[in-house]
Amino acid sequence: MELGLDAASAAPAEPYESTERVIAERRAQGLFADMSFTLAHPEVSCHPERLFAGARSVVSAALSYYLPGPEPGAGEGRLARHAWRDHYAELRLKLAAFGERIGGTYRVLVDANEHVDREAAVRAGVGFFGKNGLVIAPRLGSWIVLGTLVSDVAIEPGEPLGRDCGACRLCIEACPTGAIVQEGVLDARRCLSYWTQARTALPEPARQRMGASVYGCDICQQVCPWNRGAEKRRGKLALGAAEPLVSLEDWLTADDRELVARYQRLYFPRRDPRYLRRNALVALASTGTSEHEPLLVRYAGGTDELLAEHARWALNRLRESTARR
Ligand code: B12
Ligand code: SF4
Ligand code: SF4
Repeated sequence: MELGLDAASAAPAEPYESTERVIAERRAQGLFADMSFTLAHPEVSCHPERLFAGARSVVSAALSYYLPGPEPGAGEGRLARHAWRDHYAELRLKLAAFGERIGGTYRVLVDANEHVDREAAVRAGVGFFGKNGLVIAPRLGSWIVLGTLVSDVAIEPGEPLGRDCGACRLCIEACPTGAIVQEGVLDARRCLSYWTQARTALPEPARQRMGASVYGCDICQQVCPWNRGAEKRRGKLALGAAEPLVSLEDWLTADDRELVARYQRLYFPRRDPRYLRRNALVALASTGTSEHEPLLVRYAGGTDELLAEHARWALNRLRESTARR
């Protein structure tokens, strides 16, 4: 707590056997689409005890990130809340400081491909699995990012919380694409968060439901009753350097290298800005005005077929909605 972590607890560095099995099963069912991350090598990501010789403890830590934010206006796109600032970088620094304090050998893993962060958090009792798949922590809700420190120091373990969602199903009902296919099971092929980070053209159902979102999706957290407390507590905090909204015109006209450098904190395939631009084109169909038509026309006639096709789609939608108004 002295280091500014909002929750932390430990578990023994032991294999995550059930998660390893679940990853293999869901992968075989296609539920992870084409993602690799922790999912490509569960023999690594579910084995903290193999990360280095002598690994004994896993410390899971959470940073609460909820801030109140404005709704997008004309020509604006929305970022998911966890991406308003680089919370992962902050968590890495805090966990490294923790590692220095307790001594011994350690590795810090935050959103890394080599470790499944949610499983450590549940084992250590930082939170429990919600039906939306997110880890929910008492007081903090699910508006948290998670990170892990693996250490050769023996640390007194916490205990799983033994809590669950009860009869609630709000997130399952609220998901606009039906991506929560069973309690706690996500089908990435339907999840808007996945599509905003995908390396292909966006399918029609995702385009229609993305609205102003250009990165991630928060709907299954917005409806969660466990988040009301944290929202109330943090609801008066100032935005500071947080960036909830972006100018879509800026995303579509900025210099490639400058745009990539500015958005180090976002994941997009191969660090290729075309994927940010693809999302911006789709968002313009929702928040664009007739002033944005020339920009869409320019993209629609461009040589990059991925962007040209999304621009044509957005242009049609924008013209339809302008005609209706
Ligand atoms: C790949 C990935 C994704 C994929 C999802 C793939 C998936 N199904 O997990 C995509 C791109 C879609 C994604 C989206 C998001 N992600 Co993400 N993602 C990851 C990543 C890199 C790996 C996750 C992983 O390994 N999953 C493996 C699967 C098997 O785990 P699982 O889905 O949790 O499955 C467990 C449950 O199903 C549970 N279970 C089994 N049976 C049952 C039954 C019941 C009833 C219940 C309740 C549970 C349950 O056991 C399973 C195994 O442990 C982690 C970072 C990391 N290195 O760990 C971040 C991470 C999970 N993501 C995070 C965030 C913030 C998000 C988003 C909120 C971002 C956004 N706003 O758009 C969304 C949330 C979408 C959602 N509803 O989950 C945070 C989650 C924080 C939290 N509070 O839980 C993480 C931990 C990043 C971080 N370091 O903070 N993500
Ligand atoms: S992130 Fe959005 S699309 Fe994905 S499961 Fe949650 S509500 Fe559904
Ligand atoms: S909305 Fe309801 S079912 Fe979904 S995670 Fe929150 S408490 Fe659980």
